Amino acid sequence: MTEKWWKERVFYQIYPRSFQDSDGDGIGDIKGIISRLDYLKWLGIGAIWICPLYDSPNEDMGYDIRDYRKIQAEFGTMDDFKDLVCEMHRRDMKLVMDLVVNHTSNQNTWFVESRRSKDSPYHDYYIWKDGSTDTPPNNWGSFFGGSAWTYDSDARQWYLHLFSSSQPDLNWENERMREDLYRMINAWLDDGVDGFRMDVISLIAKNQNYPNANRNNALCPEYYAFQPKMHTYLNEMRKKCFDGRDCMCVGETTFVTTENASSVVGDGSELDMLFQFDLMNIDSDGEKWNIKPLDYRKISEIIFSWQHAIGWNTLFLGNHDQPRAVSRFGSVKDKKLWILSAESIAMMMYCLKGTPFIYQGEEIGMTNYPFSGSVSELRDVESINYLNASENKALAWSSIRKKGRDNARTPFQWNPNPNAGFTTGTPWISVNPNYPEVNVRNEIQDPDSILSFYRKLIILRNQSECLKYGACIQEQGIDSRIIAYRRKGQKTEYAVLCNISEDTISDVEIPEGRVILTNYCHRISRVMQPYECILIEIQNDSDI
Ligand code: TEU
Repeated sequence: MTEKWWKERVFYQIYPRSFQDSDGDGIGDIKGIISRLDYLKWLGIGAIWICPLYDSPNEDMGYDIRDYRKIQAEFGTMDDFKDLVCEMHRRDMKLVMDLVVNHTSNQNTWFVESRRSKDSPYHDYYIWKDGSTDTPPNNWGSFFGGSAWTYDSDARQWYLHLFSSSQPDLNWENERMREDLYRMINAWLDDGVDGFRMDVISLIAKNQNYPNANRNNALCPEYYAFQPKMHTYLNEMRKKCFDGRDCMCVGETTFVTTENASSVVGDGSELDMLFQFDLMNIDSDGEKWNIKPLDYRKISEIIFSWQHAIGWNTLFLGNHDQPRAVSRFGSVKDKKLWILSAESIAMMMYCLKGTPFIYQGEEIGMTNYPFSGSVSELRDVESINYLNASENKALAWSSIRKKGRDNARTPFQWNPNPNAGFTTGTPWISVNPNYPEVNVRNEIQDPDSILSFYRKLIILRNQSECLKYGACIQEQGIDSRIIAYRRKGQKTEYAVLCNISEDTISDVEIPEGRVILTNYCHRISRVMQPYECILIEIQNDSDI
């Protein structure tokens, strides 16, 4: 297995708006991130993916970029950014930026120019279609509800936006547009950026016939996901931006499957890694807001199908688009189950083969927010559009409480002081009321806290060649509520067993060996206690 820095390090995802505010405006910023780098170093983090820092009107919280080469004023300045790069590299931490090149903000000068005139050199930077003012060019739906087309009265044409109408899709057929993007990417790499997380990069090429979907306002990945030209563009980007640099690109490959994944990762000609969402969609019944109960068998099936599908995975339990991991996959019924379940799902995920991506707050067991049911509590365009379009508001709120993106975007909880130490001002979004108990300061002092467990797990992984590069083999014939596998290195072998249920499971074959990490202080022979997890060293020739 080829050794790479992005295989050796544990990543941490920062949602900058909610991580640490340094100037009291209630919004996280770059200086705030710098002030917390030592915490992340202490945690054992070797690389950080920061969600968009670019100038944006924030219709989609930064995923609508107005100026690719300007830092969002609320986050700071380009000098602050350069300080961040310097402070991270001084601590041997790699910086991965979010790259949003499927679409821009409708306030981006490219779009302002594009809509001004069909004769503008920027007109074809976007996807425009003629048509009568009341009939969109086709029936495609937006990810955020409604049609994927908006009629622009200035241009007197329709433009495509797979997301909100303030996020017009870029036309990747246009070579001049692509060259402008590559210039921008290279400028950030020259500024010291170590890589990119590429937003919905699997959607950049569209079927040029723009055929109708099989029903109105539906998503139709068959016409814009993993299209043949996507590979052409990714390969071109690789050659024009990444070749010759020691950098990493991980794609948010929406609609990726175990069948098509190896077409974009593996040989280094397109992406280095990808995010797949099978586990994130496990409780979606057809679409995100139709929620079905967790099926443990499905979790095991998904995890190991991906371990077999591609040689190197990303490992994550959540991100800025997903509900809080412990609320979704664990239990928040009481403090004991909250701690045990957060630890068990963490060991389940982060002892697998691949690069771990820990989302801010996951390491202290942050939970979903208790929305009371007022739209004023929401900030996310996806949830607001869904609520406004729902006739049954009670049902809509039930789904938003479980899966709304704002659950993951409430301020990081640093300490029990006002606003959890996130800001001295009024936070842009409410702080979870459980911050007096759930915060870094409480947990850093407690050897039995979720934070202490995460740190042990991360440090174990940082030190172990076996946990990084060893083969991952699923244990067969074990209860589906237990995720069990082996990690086999050249000199070392580990067994991992994680009960991801609150059931006590008896008659379990538990391998003999030295317990390296567990979340129970006493073991019961042949029993896995509720949310019990164990990392056992079966064999070791000087690995840890
Ligand atoms: O998300 C892509 C995406 O598919 C999302 O719609 C996601 O699946 C959904 O929100 C889950 O509920 C990326 C970014 O991560 C997201 O924050 C942006 O809103 C979106 O692209 C548009 O840029």
